[in-house]
This record gives sequence, structure tokens and C-alpha cells, in this order.
Amino acid sequence: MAHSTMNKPIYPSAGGEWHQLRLAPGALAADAGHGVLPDQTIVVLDGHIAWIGSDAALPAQYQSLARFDAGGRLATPGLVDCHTHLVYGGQRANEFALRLSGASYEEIARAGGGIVSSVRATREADEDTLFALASPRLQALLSEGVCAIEIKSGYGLALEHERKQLRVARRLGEHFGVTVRTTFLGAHALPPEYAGRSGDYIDLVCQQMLPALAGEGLVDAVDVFCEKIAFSLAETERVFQAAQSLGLPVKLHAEQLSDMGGSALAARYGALSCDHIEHLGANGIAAMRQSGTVAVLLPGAYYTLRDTHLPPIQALRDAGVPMAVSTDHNPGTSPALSLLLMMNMACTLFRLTAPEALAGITSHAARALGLQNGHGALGNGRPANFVLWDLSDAAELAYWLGQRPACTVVRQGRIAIDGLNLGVAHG
Ligand code: DI6
Ligand code: FE
Repeated sequence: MAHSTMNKPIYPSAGGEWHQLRLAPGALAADAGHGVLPDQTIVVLDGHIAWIGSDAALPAQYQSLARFDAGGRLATPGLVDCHTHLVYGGQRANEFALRLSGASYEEIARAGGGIVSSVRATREADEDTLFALASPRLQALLSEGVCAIEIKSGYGLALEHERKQLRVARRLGEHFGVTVRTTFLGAHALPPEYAGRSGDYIDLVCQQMLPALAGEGLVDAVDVFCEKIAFSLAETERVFQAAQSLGLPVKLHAEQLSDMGGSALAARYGALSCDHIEHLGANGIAAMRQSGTVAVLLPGAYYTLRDTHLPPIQALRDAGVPMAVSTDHNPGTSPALSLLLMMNMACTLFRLTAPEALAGITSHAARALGLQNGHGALGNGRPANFVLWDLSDAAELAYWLGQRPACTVVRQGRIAIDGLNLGVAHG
């Protein structure tokens, strides 16, 4: 936010010798795999892309606009991080150590660590504290070109504490000028005070928490952790019914540790996405294909848990199910703050191609949030959310490990971050 060019309108256009913005594969939603389009110009007016195309074809009406010199750099759509648990108190480095000495995620959870330990720390923190803790995490993601992000609740597990998380998520969006989609994940874990009474807790989620928070405008979608260590298929369906009655879309943490059939259930409710899905089977894939549900791959959690059970990438590809890639940023299983690193892991661990991984953090990720009209692709009339990269090959986005390539980030037509120092318009 600190940059002096913040909020400056930009009008890149052609004219003169430096005029090209190269569009990366995936820059246009249908373009993944079709290679880079050279010598492209983007005209931005009133926060929208007024025109995009070959520089040689720039319409006369735009030729007198002030011009930003992008030096022939790569342009991609703004990145979309479609699955995060960004707002929480504390951290769980102790569990990292426990896992290194052999404990499993499930064992730690059953012993009272895991999600519930983040719940304790989150309940103790007030809104300002949570905002201060989440801000640098968000800034790390924004510095790599994220223009839209999903933030889940799920570390409060009581009305006032879930509210606190969601309010902080909204505030982060306003403060940093970034699109935030909030997801209510009240059914993330059983809070200790409901031990042995998960039915009662699901009643609370469905009858009190969700209606109250939705009524306050804090909920854009509803998620559940459907897993043996979390909530059953029947409990998941009750939450989906409550969401449906409020007109809210659903998504699901599904088949991460076992195949519970959650994805097929979610697909029946028209879910935006099913996430994790390492253990997804053929039935789930068929159901997701039918409902147009996005498969969200979370290689950071796979890596951190040293999982060895790969998600069914080839079957998803064969079925034409769109695959998104996200950080799943959370303090337990994916303390990841780089979407480009997730792109690398999606390629190296899951064998996505680089264009697939780029579509996974742009167009497919936008769709996983229901944001496909405003984010994840470049095209005439769309909001101007894009990134210029100091890279010569789009595959470099997935190639470097731990390098944060310099970039200039345009959000809603304004330069939000100007890492390339383009901030001077040329007439
Ligand atoms: N799956 C995840 O990856 C996170 N939540 C979930 O349901 C992990 C949350 C945590 O361990 O704190
Ligand atoms: Fe998650």
C-alpha cells in the first residue's frame, strides 16, 4: 500500500518504439497452452480494459492516450488465491517439530493440537490484533500479483469469534484495495466445548451462526471440512442445506485424507469447488464434471504433510474438470505465502504443465470463487486486473524457487504495486 503510485490511473497504449505487452499463455482464458501472443497492447480506461490486441491494430481513437512503457514484458491476468485461511492468531511451528519427529497430522489433531490450538489463539485475539497479524501475510501475496483472494473463517467456531474473523477479512479487502471473497467455515472442527456433541454444534452452525453472519453481509460462500477427523457426510449436507436456504454457494474440503464421497455430495449442491481431493475417485470426478465444479489443488498442504497420495490429475484432465491451484494458507498444514511457489509445486509434485498451472492461479481460480466475470482473464470490457512481469518466458512463473520476480500490479485499473518503476506516463 505504501507505494507512491497507488491509485494512479494508467493508460498504456502504443505509439513510439516501446509499446508491447506480451500476453502469457493463459492471459486470455482460452489461451492456455497456445503460447505467448507477442506485441500486445492493453488500453485501460475507467478501470476497465477498453481494448486489447495486436499493437499494429490499435484503433486510432486510442493512439493519443498517455502511454506506459512496459518494455515488452509479460502480462498475465491478476492472480487469484482461491483458498486461504489467512486470519488467525498464533502459529504452529511446534507441530512442525512434532511432525518431523514422526507424529501425523491426524495424531496431533486427536491429541488436542491442530486446528483447535489455532482456535484458542484466535479467540484470544481482538480484531485489531488479527488485522495486524494478517496484514503482512496478505502483503506477501499481493506483492506477487494477487488481485483477488478468498479468506475463510473457521478458527473462531463460535458466533462472535467467527464474526471477528470475517470482519477482519472484509477490512483487509477495503484497506488494501483487493477483492476479498469471504467463506464461512464454521464447520471446520468441533470446538472443545462441544466434544461428543457434534450434532448440537452443527445445529448451532446452521440455525444461529450462519444466518446471523449472512444477515450481516459477511458471508460470500459456505465451506465444510468433510473428513473423519472433522465432519461427516450427513453433517456436511445439513450445512449445505442451510447455505442453500440462504442462497449462498457452497464449496468443500473434500477427500483430503480419505474418500468420503464429499465431492459428489458437493456437486449435487452445485458447489463452486471441491478442494484438496487427493483421494477423489471416479464417481466424484464424474459428478464434478456434470456440475461444473472446480477442482482446487493445494500442493502446499500435500508437501507440508509429506503426503504421497497424489490427486487424480490425469483423470481430472481427461474429464475436463477445471483445475485451480491455491496456497491453502493456514498455520497448520500450509504456511505458504507464495502463489508462484504453489505453481511450481503443482508442476513438480502434481505434473501440471506450466500453462495449466497458470490457468490454475488465474481463470480457474476465479471461477472457484464465482469471480470469473471480473478476475482471472484479460479481455475487452473486463475490469483491468493484470500483472506485468520482469520475465521473458511465461514458464518462469513456475520455474524459479523462492525468487519473487519484480512485477507491476494493476488492480481495477490502478497501479497498486509498481515494482518495475513504470510509474511515469509518456505522452
Ligand atoms: N484443511 C486444511 O488444509 C486446513 N483446514 C482444513 O480443513 C488445515 C487447518 C489447520 O490445520 O489449521
Ligand atoms: Fe484449507
